[in-house]
Amino acid sequence: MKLLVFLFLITLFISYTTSASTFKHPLDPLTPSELKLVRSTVQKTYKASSPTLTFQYIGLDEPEKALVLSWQSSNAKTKAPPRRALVIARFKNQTLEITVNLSKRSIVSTKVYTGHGFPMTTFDEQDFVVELLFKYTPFIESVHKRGLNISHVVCSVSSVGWYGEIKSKRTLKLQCFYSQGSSNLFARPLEGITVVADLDQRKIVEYFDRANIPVPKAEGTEFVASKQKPPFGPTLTGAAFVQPNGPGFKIDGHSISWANWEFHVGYDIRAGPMISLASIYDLQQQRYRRVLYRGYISEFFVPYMDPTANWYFKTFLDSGEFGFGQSMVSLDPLADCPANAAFLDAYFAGEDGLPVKIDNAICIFEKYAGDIMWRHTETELIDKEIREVRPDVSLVVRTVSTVGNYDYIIDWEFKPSGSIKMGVGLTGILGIKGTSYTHVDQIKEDVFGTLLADNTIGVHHDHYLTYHLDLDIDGEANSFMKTNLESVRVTDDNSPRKSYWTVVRETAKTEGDARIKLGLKASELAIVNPNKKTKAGNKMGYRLFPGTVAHPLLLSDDYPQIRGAFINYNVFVTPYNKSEKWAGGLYADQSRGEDTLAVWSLRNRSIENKDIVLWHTVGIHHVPCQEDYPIMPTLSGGFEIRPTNFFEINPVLKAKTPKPVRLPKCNSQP
Ligand SMILES: *[C@@H]1O[C@H](CO)[C@@H](O)[C@H](O)[C@H]1NC(C)=O
Ligand SMILES: *[C@@H]1O[C@H](CO)[C@@H](O)[C@H](O)[C@H]1NC(C)=O
Ligand SMILES: *[C@@H]1O[C@H](CO)[C@@H](O)[C@H](O)[C@H]1NC(C)=O
Ligand SMILES: *[C@@H]1O[C@H](CO)[C@@H](O)[C@H](O)[C@H]1NC(C)=O
Ligand SMILES: *[C@@H]1O[C@H](CO)[C@@H](O)[C@H](O)[C@H]1NC(C)=O
Ligand SMILES: [Cu+2]
Repeated sequence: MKLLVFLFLITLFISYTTSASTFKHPLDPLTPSELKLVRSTVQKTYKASSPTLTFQYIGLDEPEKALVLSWQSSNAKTKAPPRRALVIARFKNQTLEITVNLSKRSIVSTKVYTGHGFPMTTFDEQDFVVELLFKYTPFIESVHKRGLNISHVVCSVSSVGWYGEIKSKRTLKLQCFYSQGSSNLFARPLEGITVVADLDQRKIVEYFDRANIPVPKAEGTEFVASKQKPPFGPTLTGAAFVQPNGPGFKIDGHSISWANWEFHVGYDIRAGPMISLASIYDLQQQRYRRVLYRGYISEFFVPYMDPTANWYFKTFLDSGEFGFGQSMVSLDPLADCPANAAFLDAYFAGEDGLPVKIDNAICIFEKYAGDIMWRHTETELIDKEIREVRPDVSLVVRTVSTVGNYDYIIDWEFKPSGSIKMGVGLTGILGIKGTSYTHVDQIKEDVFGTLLADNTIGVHHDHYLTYHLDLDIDGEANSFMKTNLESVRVTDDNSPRKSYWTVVRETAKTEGDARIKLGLKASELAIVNPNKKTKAGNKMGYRLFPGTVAHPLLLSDDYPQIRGAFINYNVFVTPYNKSEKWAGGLYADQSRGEDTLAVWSLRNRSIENKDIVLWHTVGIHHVPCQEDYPIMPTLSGGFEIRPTNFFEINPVLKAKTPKPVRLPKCNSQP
């Protein structure tokens, strides 16, 4: 048996120990006991009678930034700022915003929200409407009409969007699939059925069965290994990553320190993982310098491109409608993350306010992928060759959110060089539509997708993930700088050259200067601290290295694009404002685009030398192909933020190469 062993131990570049603090971190997610306390505090006022109050969202009402920063600069020796929770509840058909003081166990304020849009739907509501459907006679008849066995029908919910309705009701649509003979139910839709369930009336309010389109066959859809039939392959060789001396990182509660980095990993039912207070140690300055105050995925827009009756409404805002944190799933310790990973659990509140645990929700691991941090072979010397190489090691914080059919792998990767890479992996099952077609040659009209197998269309769609990045480059007062690369014609006859390019720097004064469509011109975008310069006089900053970007193709007056206008630009910069947190609006379900990043940005506020937030959207247009079926190999995207004149010199110049790890009794060693 071949066992490939990576023979390296990750040694710390800088030995660093946290002052073991007994205080909670002010940005720690709400604990199970805090969630219970919120619940009992709210229920004291809204007595558990009929109708009951439902908890749509419970999260940390984060302390003012100034309080968190002063807590941190006091070296965490003072008591952490008092904790509050924000509750969004439904009570008597109204949406309530309730703030709870956790130490006093009292309600600080209650506000009835009367604007457009609704809070996230809970898993309990989703289950409830699915149960309703199974008791609904016309639906049972539809199943029988298709010759199917109802005990193998599985249904899931879809948000309904907003299409110009004057009055919106809190509703969900349902779609059903067939699970007999294959685990891959999303590949086998019962096409043609429209169901609308009203969450306030708690009943099915619309039902229509349009067409008897065949349900795709089970054959060829299975993805569970034990149910597969030969032939198998390709054969892959096993590998192990071993750290006999333990990992190189330290976890203290939710605070992580590793190599030259320290940061905090939080969790929110809506956002999923939240990275805070990321600072990097500067060897020259002999201190930690803050890079990122807070980073998380603010919204996730997934519009499908089929305008027909059964599909037009599928224009999801996955974060605000379903909760990217609520959708997080337990990670498989040896497959989702390498063997050297450590895990954190996460807790959110269910509809009844009781904590729900996600085991192994977040994994943290050192990634040694055989990459090179930097190298040079000096071949010009006369008598000898010099070869210097530093292998690359990074620290990854990983979560997976499974929103219905799709699985999203979210990585925050910290590099000793100062880079932070945000990785997005798309996998899982495509959004599949049933059809009567079995070959492309039969198709005469637009079917809004790719025919992948008999009766199976993978529908065209987009994925847009909008990141909120509150960068604090060595302090809060920052500016957004564009370094434009411009062609210059040489007019001086002394040069044989006719042209070159040079840089023209431009500091954005207001929000209008910072709405950017990427790819249209050569420009480097950076957040800089205009008050901090290197010895050579350059402004210290961090540069955005975009990866996968896409521009919207829906027309701007189309309803989903009005709601999703926050992706009209790939980059926005706004002044920091605690309540501008969710790019698609606090109430994203059936929102009307009134409370989006695109609207906030129109205020054209000043962003120069201010505490500012960078918003960046990773976008992918997805034309499904046969390889995406029956389950999709991970499609990776993302971007990087990277120091640019932040350090005086290469910060990993003196990084030590990790010492080789010798394994006891290992025969395969060279
Ligand atoms: C909670 O109440 C206590 C006691 O009245 C008060 O001292 C504290 O400031 C309050 N905290 C918050 C976050 O409102
Ligand atoms: C909520 O609204 C629905 C109609 O949309 C009504 O049937 C129900 O009685 C209302 N519930 C309460 C508690 O007002
Ligand atoms: C439907 O499926 C269930 C569960 O597999 C089975 O017990 C039942 O006999 C089936 N009914 C029919 C009519 O085939
Ligand atoms: C934003 O404000 C600046 C400065 O007041 C002005 O020059 C610019 O035209 C404004 N931009 C927009 C889009 O309103
Ligand atoms: C913060 O944002 C909210 C929502 O956009 C807005 O109502 C409020 O005026 C903003 N505050 C400041 C100081 O700009
Ligand atoms: Cu896709």
